[in-house]
This record gives sequence, C-alpha cells and structure tokens, in this order.
Amino acid sequence: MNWLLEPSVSTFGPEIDRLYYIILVITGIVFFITQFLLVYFLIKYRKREGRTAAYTHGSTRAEILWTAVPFVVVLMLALISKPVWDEIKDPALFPEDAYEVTVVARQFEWEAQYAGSNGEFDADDSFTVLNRLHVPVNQPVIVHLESADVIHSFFVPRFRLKQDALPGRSIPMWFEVTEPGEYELGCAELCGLGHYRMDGLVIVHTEEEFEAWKAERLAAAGGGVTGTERAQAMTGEESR
Ligand SMILES: [Cu+2]
Repeated sequence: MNWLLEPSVSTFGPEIDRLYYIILVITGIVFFITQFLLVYFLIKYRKREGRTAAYTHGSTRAEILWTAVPFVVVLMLALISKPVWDEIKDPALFPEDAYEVTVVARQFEWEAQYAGSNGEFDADDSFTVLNRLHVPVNQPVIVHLESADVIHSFFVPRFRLKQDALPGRSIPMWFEVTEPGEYELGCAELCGLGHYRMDGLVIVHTEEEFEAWKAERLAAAGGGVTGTERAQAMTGEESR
C-alpha cells in the first residue's frame, strides 16, 4: 500500500510536491503535539476523590502566542506558495508555443475539442473526443476549460493539476508532461448523480505518435465523411 502521492509527471509537479510535504510536515507536527496534549491533560486532570473543579480566567499571553504563531506560519506558507501559484495559474506567465485544446465538461463526460488542420476550432475537419484527452509529451499544453452546465473540476493527480470548470467561462490552464503514458482524469467537484462516471484519461504521446494520431483524426473528420462514419472512426475512444 502506497501512503504517499504517486510520482508526478509534470514539469511543475516537483514544486507542488515540495509545498505539499512542507505543509504535511507542519500540520503533522501540530497534529501530534495537540493530540498528545489532549490525552495528557485528560489523564492528568481526571476525576479523583477529593479534587474539585476550579475557575480559571485563562492566560492572555498564551492566547496571543497561539494566535500569532499560526498567523506567521500561514503567512510564510502563502509567501513560499505564491511564485509556484503564479507560474501555474497566471495566464500572463503561460509558456509560449503551447499546443491548445478546449475541454468542455458536462454532466457526465469530458469533451475534448481539437482544432482543424488550419488551426481553427470551427473548421470542417476539427473534431471532438469524449473522455480521452490526447496530448504530446515534453510540450506545453494549454487547455481552455469550459462547462456546459454545472461546476465541474478537472483533476489529474499525476500532473498535480486541478481546475474548476465554471458555466459561462473559459478558463485557461496549462501543463507540460515529461513522461508518455495514460493518466487518470477525474472530476473533483460533486456535479450530480453521474459524477462518478466522469473518469477519463489523459493520453500522453510522443511527438511522432501524437502527430500521427492527429492526422488520422483530421482525415476522419474532414473529407466529407458523414456523421455516422465519423462516429464509427472514433469508437473505442468513446465507448464510455
Ligand atoms: Cu463533474
């Protein structure tokens, strides 16, 4: 049984893990100290013959201390998180030359929308894939995340990436994966009775594999094929 997170496979994964373990250690120490004191005082001040309860006003000094120390700790955590947060979430700092794709979340599936060969999303040969997001390895990918109905949350644990999808908004996010493979994509926001069905995969290809996959899809989508033929060309991917 693995108690820790599975290894990250994105470029910013190690930075997220560093923050995660700093917070885990701090909260872990606080947890053990408070639980130890709780049990210690339970035993020390247990009921005993002849001992009565006494009124105490408390200690102003202790109260200032246990307010100020957590305040400083939380402030420190915010300051060391800020650069990482900006790197991941600030669109002004997104990497250039990213591959762009749109993902629409809806009850209860993910729809990845790919641009046509001319780079436009409403081209004749643009295409969609359900519950499978194909991307290239070692290249930044920008996902424009949308929702068709309620709030969903795009969560790929191995990328250390989570982003809410809000109806009426297109929210950009980015990642760059360092290892080809298939990684679980889940919806991390309870979005209705079928919430559990929103488990997709992010399939990370080598560059050549990705180009070949895309060329195949573009060919299937364009060239005047009918909707049915188009759907058949995608079976196996959409069987969820
Ligand atoms: Cu959802």
